[in-house]
Amino acid sequence: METIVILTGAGISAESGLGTFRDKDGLWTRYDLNEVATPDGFARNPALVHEFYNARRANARTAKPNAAHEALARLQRAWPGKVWIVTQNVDDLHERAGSTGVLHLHGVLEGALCARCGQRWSAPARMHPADPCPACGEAQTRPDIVWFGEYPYHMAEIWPLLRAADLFVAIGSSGTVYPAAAFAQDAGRAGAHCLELNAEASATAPDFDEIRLGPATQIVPAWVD
Ligand code: BV8
Repeated sequence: METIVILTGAGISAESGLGTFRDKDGLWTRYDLNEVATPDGFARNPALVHEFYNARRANARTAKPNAAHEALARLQRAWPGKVWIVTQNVDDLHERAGSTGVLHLHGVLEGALCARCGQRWSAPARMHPADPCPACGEAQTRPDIVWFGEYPYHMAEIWPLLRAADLFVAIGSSGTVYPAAAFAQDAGRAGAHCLELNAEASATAPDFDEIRLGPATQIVPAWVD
């Protein structure tokens, strides 16, 4: 059986009630990403950034995985060790649907990070700038999230997976944020068949051999099953 690499974006969690970023009334239409998703924004106003992520963490904790997350977990069980999920999402809906080995390129809402010593721990429901680091005691706690201008996580694992993939599938990703937006090109150049599953064609649609449009909860199970 071939190796499948699946990239997921906010669109796979949209029908679980978690907002996307660039759709109508998406997060970036209500917040200035420079204020809440960059290191400079955090340095300027850490309380605002914590509030932004505290609200999203609370949302994510009440959300439920949907039929698309569950279908991917079924696919992984059917082909053990052959199906990799790389997600731009910071929620844990893939894990709660039963997926394993999920690579969170942009970090996780459930993670806290000390900006001073690098210590990581599980985030409390609500984080605050004055929270002391459990390791060094400094009050430089931040969400364990990859902001614009920061280096995404797991790249050393992802590049080889893209080169080895027989099939690359992008689900609910607008193809607007790099390096994830270039993954279809990377995989396609190495010989993978590239499939896009989305509510509408993404900015990187030309990089795909095949595009199926519709809501993730319909087109992902239809593809998997
Ligand atoms: C970096 C934080 C150096 C977490 C986010 C070229 C090469 C490399 C970098 C760059 C480059 N050009 C510019 C850059 C810099 C920058 C960048 O890409 N800027 C953009 C704006 C041009 N990139 C970076 O800074 C990255 N770091 O580059 O390091 C480097 C260089 C080379 C190689 C390696 C490293 C860091 C980027 C990470 C930023 N952090 N978020 C958080 O708060 O969540 S990004 C932000 O956008 C979100 O995290 C999200 O993950 C990401 C992408 O959004 P999508 O998931 O696609 O969501 P979106 O709303 O955009 O789209 C929704 C999609 O779903 C749509 O397609 C819609 O049709 C679909 N949909 C909606 N409903 C449904 C649906 N589909 C199906 N069913 C539905 N029901």
